[in-house]
Amino acid sequence: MVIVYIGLGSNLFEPKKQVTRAVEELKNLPRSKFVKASSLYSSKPMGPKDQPNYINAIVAIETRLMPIELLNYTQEIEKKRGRLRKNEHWGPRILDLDVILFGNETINSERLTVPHYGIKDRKFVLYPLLEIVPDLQLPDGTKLRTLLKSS
Ligand code: PH2
Ligand code: MG
Ligand code: MG
Repeated sequence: MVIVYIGLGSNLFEPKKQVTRAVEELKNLPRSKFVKASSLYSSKPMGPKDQPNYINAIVAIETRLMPIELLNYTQEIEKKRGRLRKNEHWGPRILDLDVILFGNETINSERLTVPHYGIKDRKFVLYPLLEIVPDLQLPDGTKLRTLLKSS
């Protein structure tokens, strides 16, 4: 089993409900065991400011899925919630599920970049991670606490 961290975010159509419901769905991933979920965090949008505030959280799961299988499941959950993929770089979204970390793996494929490229400067990822894994180290050895101190 590999421990993975999934970032959840929403800023449309009752964001708290969207994130809470997605946490429940992540409990039912095949070949996986739910470990824990952080609290819900509210933050101002990073990127374009003319969009609602976000609700974010992090979920920890142990899984035997391959990274790309996990990505497929998370994208299915996004789709079920009505997420449309279009030109929405940093735009508002009903539900965003990002594979933040996949064990100690570094992945650079067409569909998947792990660790998530933005993790180091996104407080809405770092704080919920700190809540559930205070001693976390990234695959490159950087300590989560160090990132938060320097930001
Ligand atoms: N996600 C984005 C763009 N901006 N801002 C916050 N606060 N939280 C997010 O999850 C977020 C964002 C695109 O994925
Ligand atoms: Mg995202
Ligand atoms: Mg995403």
